[in-house]
Formats: sequence, C-alpha cells, structure tokens
Amino acid sequence: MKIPKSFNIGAASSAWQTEGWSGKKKGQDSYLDDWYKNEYFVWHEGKGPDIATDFMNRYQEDIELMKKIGLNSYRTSVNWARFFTDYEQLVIDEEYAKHIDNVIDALIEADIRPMIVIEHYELPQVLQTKYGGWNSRRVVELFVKYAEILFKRYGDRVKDWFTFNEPIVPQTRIYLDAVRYPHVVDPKQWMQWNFHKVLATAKIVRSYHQLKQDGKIGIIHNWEFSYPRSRKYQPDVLAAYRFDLLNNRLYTDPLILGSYSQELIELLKQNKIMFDFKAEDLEIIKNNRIDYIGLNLYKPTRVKEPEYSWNNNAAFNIKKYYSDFTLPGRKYNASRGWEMYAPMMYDLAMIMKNEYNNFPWFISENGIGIENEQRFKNIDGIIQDDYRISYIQENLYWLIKAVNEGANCQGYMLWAFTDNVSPMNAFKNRYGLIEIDLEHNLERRLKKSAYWYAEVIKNRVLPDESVYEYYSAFEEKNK
Ligand code: IFM
Repeated sequence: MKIPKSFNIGAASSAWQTEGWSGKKKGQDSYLDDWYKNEYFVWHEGKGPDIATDFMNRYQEDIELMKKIGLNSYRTSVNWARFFTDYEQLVIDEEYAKHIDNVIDALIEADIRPMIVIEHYELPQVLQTKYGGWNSRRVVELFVKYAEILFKRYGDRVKDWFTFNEPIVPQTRIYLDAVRYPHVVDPKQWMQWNFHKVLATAKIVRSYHQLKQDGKIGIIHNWEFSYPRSRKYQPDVLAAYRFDLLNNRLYTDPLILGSYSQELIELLKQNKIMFDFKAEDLEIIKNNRIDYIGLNLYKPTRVKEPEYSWNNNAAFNIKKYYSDFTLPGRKYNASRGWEMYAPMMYDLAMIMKNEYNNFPWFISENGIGIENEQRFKNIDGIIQDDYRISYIQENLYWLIKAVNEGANCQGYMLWAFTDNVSPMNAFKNRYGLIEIDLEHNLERRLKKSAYWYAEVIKNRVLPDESVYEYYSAFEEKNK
C-alpha cells in the first residue's frame, strides 16, 4: 500500500514530559509539577517531570536522531509555566524563550516541521491557586495574551499551532474522577473548564487571524471512540451516543461546526452542570473556528446500557449513561489495559468525512505503551519491538485506506518519539521509537521500530503485505 507523498509522518511528545526541571526558576511550577511534588508516591516508582528525558540539555542529540529517522514533523509544546516569570505582567523568561528558539531552529535546520502546542497540561500553578485555573475568565484572558506573544515571537518559523493537547483530560481526572490532586469532585467546574477552553481556543483563533499569521491554528483532541455492544439494541446505541457527546462533541461541535448541539445542552441542564457564559461568547465561538484538528486515537470504548440505576443525589459522572462492555476475543495490550482495534482509524475517518464535512484533520497521537521492554533486547541491546511495528502498520493501513476513499486526513504522528513520562504511569509503559535508558545516564538507543519507521517514511509504502490477510478476511465477512 502506497502512502501519498503529501501525507505527513511524524512523532510527538510534549514539553513537560521531556524537558526536566533543569534551569527552572522558583515559582515556575505547573499544576502537574505541583501535584508531583505533593504526591510523588502516586507516580510509578516516584519518577516524574523533574528529570523526564532531560530534553532541556539533550535536545540537539534528540533532533539528530529525528533526522536519522527522517521524521517529516515533530510536535511538542511550549511550557507556559516556564515561559514567564510573572504570568500576569507577562514577563518573559528570556533564557527559556531562547531555548524554544534554539529547538525550533534546530528542527528547521534538520528539515523537520515544528508543530507547537500552546498548553499540554502546563497550566501555571500560581494561576490554579489564585484563580482556580480554567474556572476563571481571567485565566482565559492571560492565556490569549501568552498565545499572541508566541505567535509574534515564533510565527515566522512555526506554521502549525494548537491551543491545547487533550483539553478535556486534566479536569476529568481532577473534578470528575478525583484521581488527581486535590481530589475534589466538582462536575460543574469540570464543564466550566471545558467551556473556557473552547472559548480560549476561539479567541486565540481570532488573534491568530487578526495578526495575519500565515500558518494554521487548531487544537488536539483525544477522540474517545465508543462502540455500542449491539447496534440493534437501542439502549446500547443511546449509551454510545451520550458517551460520544460528553467526551468528544463538547469540543468538536463548537470548534468545527461553530455551535454546541441541542442534545448536549439538554444533558448539561438536566444534570445541573450547564456552564456560565456571556451571549457574546457564543458569537465568538461561531465566528472563529479552527483551521484543522489533530485527533489522538488509542483505544475503543465498548459500551452497553447502564447496568445499574444512577442515584440522582450523587455527583454527575459520564458513567451515569453507560456501563463498560468487554468484547470477547478482543486484541488487548495488557500493559496499558486497553483493547487494540485498528479499524477504528477508518471509522473515525468516516465520521470526519460524513459528519464534519470532510474537515481537515490528522492523527496527532497513536501508539502502544509496553511495560518492561528490556526483556525484548537482542544480543546487541536493541529492543525488538515487533509488536510496535505491527501496531503502527495496522493503524496506518486503516488510515491510508480511508484516505484512498476520500478522507481528508493529512498525517500520522506516533506517540512518542522517545520514551517519556506519563501522568502517574511515569516511565512504566514505554511508547518511544527511541529507548531512554534510565539505568545508564538516560542514554538514547533506537529500537527496531525506529529503523522500520525510517524505511516507511523514506519509501512511502507499507511493507509486509501479510498482516493484511486478517483484514481482508474481516472486510469480506462484513460486506
Ligand atoms: O502521555 C500521554 C500524552 O501526554 C497524552 N496522550 C496520551 C499519552 C500516553 O498516555
């Protein structure tokens, strides 16, 4: 199968998951840094953002490796918490800002397109403490000013911008599930954060276009794909639909189509979690839609009608509307506890094509996290991650098939370029094309998949036809 020449093949990561705290100044903690300082014991083996992969000091080495693999693009973020020494007076930390200049210049020099996210969970803790984070319009205002500074400073070289990565995730973990510090259940605040992030995005889109920047501005959303247990049983279909509304469409509808669906607003009102807004906000959202969208796609969520009735005195949670369903015989990644289902790539492409008017998009994250990869080392110390190769291959297969059928998907970015730190799981599950050796001074080493990925990028064909046999059989059966 041929991969079109214009199809972008890259890899991703973020500032906080790679940088480490080298050179970080007092008062520059993000929410995540603060959480880690207070609850390092919930992070796997106590590891966290403090060292990460030490990208601050080793970015040149990493960019050399990206060049070796031939990545078309690299996505990372600017760390908002480190970009200023005063977030309200907007006093730039020139040392950090210069580091970002250096990273961008080195990427361009290596012929790798820099793609920059403005916030990948790096909300400054000072703004969380003083204003309750994204609950506040003041934070929206400060974020827009920060974005404008980035455009003016780096917009001559960076042509791909994203307001947020996975904007729904922090508040879902903090205020719905309460698994993250400070463990307070507050669904109304959850929805307010979601709304303010949509509003902030629209305001930034407006600024970007007013500043006459000549690139594109979008957002990166983690699409949570819900499949009903049965398509023929209405309560299961309804469960999947509501899951979708409350996980995906609360971002993609306003940002791509310009408004929220009536069904979502009804659900929010019924659950007394309707967000506060000003009439002009909805106009701003309607008139300032994103240019394109990145979608992170990892796993399907299989759902069925709720097994138990919900106690209406209990705080709202999306779980009110569904119960999990485990597909018998599923393909499963035991390290992460996630089902693997590559045809989901195709299904998502068809949603974008048919329900979002073929809006431009790309896969901004997809990958497989595996625990204890050391056990797969060969005699030369190279991790033989054939499972990662098949994973990428299968996912790319379904994506390119959709592109061949007219889907407007413009690229695929692997999570991640190197192994890095995830919230709580830290270095437990390894995602990288490049191993980070924690035992030996964070040494970098290409895994087998890195060599394979390099070949795919160079040749623009998916090798080994044999893996598709299963899929041909599958398609035949589903005709
Ligand atoms: O590490 C995260 C990333 O920050 C956001 N998407 C999922 C990744 C893997 O868990």
